[in-house]
Amino acid sequence: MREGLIIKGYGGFYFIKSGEETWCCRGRGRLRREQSPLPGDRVFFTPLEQGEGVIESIQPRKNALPRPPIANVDQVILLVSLAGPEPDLKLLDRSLVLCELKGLGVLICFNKVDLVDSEQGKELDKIYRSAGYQTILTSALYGTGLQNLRQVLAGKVSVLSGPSGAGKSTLLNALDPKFSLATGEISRKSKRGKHTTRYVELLPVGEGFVADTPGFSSLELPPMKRAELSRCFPEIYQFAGQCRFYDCVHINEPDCKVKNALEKGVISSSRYQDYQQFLEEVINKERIY
Ligand SMILES: Nc1nc2c(ncn2[C@@H]2O[C@H](COP(=O)(O)OP(=O)(O)OP(=O)(O)O)[C@@H](O)[C@H]2O)c(=O)[nH]1
Ligand SMILES: [Mg+2]
Ligand SMILES: [Zn+2]
Repeated sequence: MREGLIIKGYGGFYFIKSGEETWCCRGRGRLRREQSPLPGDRVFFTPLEQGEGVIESIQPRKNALPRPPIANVDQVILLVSLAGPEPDLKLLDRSLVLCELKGLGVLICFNKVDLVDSEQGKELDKIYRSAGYQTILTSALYGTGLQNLRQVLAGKVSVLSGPSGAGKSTLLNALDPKFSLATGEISRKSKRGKHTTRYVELLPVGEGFVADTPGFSSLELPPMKRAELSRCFPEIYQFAGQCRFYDCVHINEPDCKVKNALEKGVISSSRYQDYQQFLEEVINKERIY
């Protein structure tokens, strides 16, 4: 038996990367009934002939995303364009909350630096760095920041996510033109087409893998408790337990360390405003278990 990583699956076939080789495998019947294999799964398989084989077992998963369906995701890279389309910080903050809730590593990539003056990019970058996030600045068009991107992808399974038009597919093509991912209008037209199915594929970059995903334009937060929300904002969570009231939600309470930090400019007002808005949404949906 050999060990490998599923990089793609369709029609009951799974493509498995094992060392330098790729094998096309089916799953054992028992396996198919119990747990269907996903890209990102580490598996044991029996090689047959001509690059074909049979998957015998799936190693335990550390996590699995439903959309896109990928197992063992190490990190999500949230791609936001600095212009064309304008950055939607509310959508970015929602995406960050969802990653934090799932316990996924997350990193922000600001793309299209060529379309803004460098101060604009730096300003946004600073907000998210001081919130505690790792960030990179790129231009898929001019190849800026690609080395940094390669570095963060190394040795990991990453998912590239973000609004439609941010430049996800263009950025991956810039890393390796062989990917030939559809970009721009072509990509959007094919999404509207009825008969196009999008398969998830882990693309090899150096010693790591990255999956392109279709863009989105809105996100809803799942039901959660109000205390959970503050855990999803690292710059707020760092003050946990330090306010006068143990159950402080950092809105109107006296002696609130978070409000204090906000007034001093330690916490960014745009991040805090989004926290405020999300808190309202959470309270509206809150269920006491
Ligand atoms: N100026 C500039 N344009 C870019 C850059 N990156 C991507 N674009 C353009 O932005 C448009 C959208 O790029 P895509 O790569 O299709 O965006 P996407 O995020 O994959 O979009 P979806 O697949 O719809 O989610 C294309 O016309 C690209 O040429 C960049 O760094 N600078
Ligand atoms: Mg795309
Ligand atoms: Zn507080």
